[in-house]
Amino acid sequence: MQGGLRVRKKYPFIPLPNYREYPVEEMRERLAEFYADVSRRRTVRDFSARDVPRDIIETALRAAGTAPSGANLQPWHFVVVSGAETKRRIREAAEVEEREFYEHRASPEWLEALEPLGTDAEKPFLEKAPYLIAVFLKKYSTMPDGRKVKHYYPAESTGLATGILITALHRAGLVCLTHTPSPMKFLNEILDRPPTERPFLLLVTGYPERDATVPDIKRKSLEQFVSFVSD
Ligand code: IYR
Repeated sequence: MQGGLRVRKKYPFIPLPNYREYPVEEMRERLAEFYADVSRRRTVRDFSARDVPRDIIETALRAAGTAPSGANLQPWHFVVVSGAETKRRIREAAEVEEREFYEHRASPEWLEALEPLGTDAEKPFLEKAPYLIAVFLKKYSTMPDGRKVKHYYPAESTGLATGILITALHRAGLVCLTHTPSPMKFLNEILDRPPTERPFLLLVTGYPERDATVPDIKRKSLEQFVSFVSD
């Protein structure tokens, strides 16, 4: 029997829901519009303290939760931090690691690579921005009976979900910063997450400061990062 005709009793398939095909010209227009919008996205470090309605963040997170994942195990957890005291504790712990990084741990080459970005150990945005979204990668999930279920490709999966989250926040007109204080084990303690979860990154999000500036850096052109094999 052909694969497609096999009767799948245990795990039945359903017809592909809500698929839409567009005429090629419309495809071009839609993509051109998407590209124009997404190419305006910049990583921002100057945040306004202005609040953002929580439902905006929730919808962006729902979008992130649609990401493909290894065996559909959805190996991620997002902690949305808006409380001043928790943000203060995160800033304090991150700055301890960052001072160590800038003063001792980073190689001269690494510091040189960071120079155009103008970063340093001071992280005021961790208190000022309305939301810090701590992204955790789940190595395992634990069933109610205590059994551990291994996750597959958790880093790739969590990266994909985070990419969708960043794009969704941009679409909403918010800015964000993918912050990776290293090591960031302190996030497990402060946010009370189990050792089976590894901090993946801290996504700082909100509105930009009115006079926000960004480094004058360029993106590679298509030819520089894509090759085609057409035979
Ligand atoms: N975590 C440090 C250093 C840093 C590292 C990379 I790679 C960057 O792209 C930017 C910064 C910091 O946040 O300052």
